[in-house]
Amino acid sequence: MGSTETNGNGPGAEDDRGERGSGEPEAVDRSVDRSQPVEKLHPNESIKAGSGFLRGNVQEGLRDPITGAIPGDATQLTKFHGIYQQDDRDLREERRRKKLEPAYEFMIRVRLPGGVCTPEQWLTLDDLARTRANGTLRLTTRQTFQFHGVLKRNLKPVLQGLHEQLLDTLGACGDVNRGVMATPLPELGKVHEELFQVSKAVSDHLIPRSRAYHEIWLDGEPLYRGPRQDPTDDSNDQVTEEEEPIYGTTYLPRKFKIGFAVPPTNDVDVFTQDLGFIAITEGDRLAGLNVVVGGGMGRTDNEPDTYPRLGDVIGFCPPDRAVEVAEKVVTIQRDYGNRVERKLARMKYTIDRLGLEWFREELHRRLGWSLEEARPYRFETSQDRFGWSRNGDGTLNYTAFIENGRVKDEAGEATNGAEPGPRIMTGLREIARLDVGDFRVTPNQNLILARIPEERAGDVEELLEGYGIAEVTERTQVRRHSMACVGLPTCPLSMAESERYFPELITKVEGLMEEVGLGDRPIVIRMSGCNNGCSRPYVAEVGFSGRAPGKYNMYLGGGFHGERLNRPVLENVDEATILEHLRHLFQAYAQEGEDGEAFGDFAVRAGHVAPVHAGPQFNE
Ligand code: SRM
Ligand code: SF4
Repeated sequence: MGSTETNGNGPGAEDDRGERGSGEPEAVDRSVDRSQPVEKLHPNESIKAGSGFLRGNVQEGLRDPITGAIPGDATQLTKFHGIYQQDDRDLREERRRKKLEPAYEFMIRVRLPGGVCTPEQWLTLDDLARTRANGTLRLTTRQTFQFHGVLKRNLKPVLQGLHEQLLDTLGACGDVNRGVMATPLPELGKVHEELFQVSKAVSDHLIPRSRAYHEIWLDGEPLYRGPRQDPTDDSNDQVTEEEEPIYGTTYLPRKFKIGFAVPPTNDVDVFTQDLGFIAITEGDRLAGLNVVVGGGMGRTDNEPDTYPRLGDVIGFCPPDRAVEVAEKVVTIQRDYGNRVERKLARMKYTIDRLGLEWFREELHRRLGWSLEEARPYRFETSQDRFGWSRNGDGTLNYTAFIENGRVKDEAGEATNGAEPGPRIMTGLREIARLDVGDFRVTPNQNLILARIPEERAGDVEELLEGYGIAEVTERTQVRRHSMACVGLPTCPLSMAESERYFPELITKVEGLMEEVGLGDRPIVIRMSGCNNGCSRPYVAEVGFSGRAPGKYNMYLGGGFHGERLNRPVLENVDEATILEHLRHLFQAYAQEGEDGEAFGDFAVRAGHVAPVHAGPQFNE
């Protein structure tokens, strides 16, 4: 079925699904909205449709010895397999001058629902990072791992190495449901276990069913030989037709994100997810989930029809119906999302275009039952609690601060009598070798060493101290609450430095806070290297997005626990201007801030910025 077929179920189209309840997902491809003219569909729609369920020319591209790249459209398809083609931007200019092709390399993103892995899996990730990638591991804002700097010849070995540890990268990127996030807090005990199982079930249910991943990366038996020429002829048993019962041949119009939060901790920034679930607990049980739809951060500078948006709470469902709710929400977006203009294709725009009430009714119709009224909940923080904590069963956890998620050893050994820097990568490897508990990536790019038996905590502590991890974890609150996206040199979309520069800016911010007497107050500051907002900067109390080398937009007034968007206050400015503005704000906060008042709330109350109540207001 090609993109030229408009068998969708868009506005005004007939619908036959009203009666269907929670049964099997619909097997019919309804992935193109009839109201969207075929000739105007975004080119990615035909790439997906013509790819034979995500195969395309990926195999051929991998075998091409002439280039370090995977040529052509195949790079759009590798994304669905968790692989992004990049080039080292630090080397771009020099290689261009030498008339060499760019220094092609790949980023690989692991699919890790809820961010939990075993010590054995950690050791494999660590080994692959050192032998097949750039020697570092990157913890992401969606609780998983990325490898950077992987050469084409190393792609298969990395994916095969992950497979041996029951890890994969399928659907970590691309126009499908991405890695499902869930509050990783071990001290939640049974609630975490239940929540983790629900989030994993949702993740499993929404994984693409295509066998392309197995064929291409794991040398699996090829299944798909293209569509039958004659649908009545089944004599050729080489032909195995595949189905994507949820996604259809053209998958989703755009990426889709799901997160589960457990109040009072909104670490997953549940209101920034396309689909969020807020756990409602009764004692140590998960009683159900409030359903939140329509969050998203991505926007484009100078295009006011694009904006960040916080999701709306539309009801409550029992835990065992979350999979069904997720599937139906995804199918609404599949059928009604914009497939012409990718900048307007996220579900937040679908909801604003068609209306929240319409969306809720359509969801109820597809479910065949209605969500209950949303239950009360209260968030207090979006941050991690660092250091040691104890679980109900007596085991212990240690939350380590990993600055901007980069797991690495500081360069080299001590020379000239200088102190060696922290050796976080080696330290975590040694801790994994103790083989106790599990590792949990937090939504704030940090790491929890979870469920450590009390009698082994001393061994872990010794390694945390010895490799400098404990010292790093004791840094100021403003640093520990900060987050930067990857940015340069790997991200092709980056306009300015992010991860490599942000620690330096934070040092200056710490200086300012000290100077005006704010001391060690917690302020949430986040930086992204461009407007896409991968560090979720538009819900930070202070946010930055890169505009050009050394130039950033600054945003102010987000809620401390992700409950309010911020708003642009400075555009395209340099560090000196940023620091001057912050000094003025910090002085006012130090003098006029009320007891316990968060900085973002103060900035709004004191009139330094007007609050944003709905996404489109962000640009006003
Ligand atoms: Fe992101 C694209 C990195 C979380 C919004 N993001 C990218 C790419 C793949 C660039 C590209 O398209 O070529 C970046 C790769 C950089 C690199 O070298 O690694 C990239 N995004 C990241 C990570 C690694 C940032 C980090 O520092 O941790 C995060 C990986 C998450 C994961 O494990 O799946 C990451 N990205 C996010 C988030 C935060 C979240 O999901 O909670 C957002 C904002 C939320 C949202 O989606 O609305 C986000 N990334 C984007 C967008 C804008 C999407 C939009 O709606 O406009 C892009 C660009 C795009 O999709 O066209 C993007
Ligand atoms: Fe790249 Fe922009 Fe995302 Fe940062 S925010 S990782 S620069 S796409």
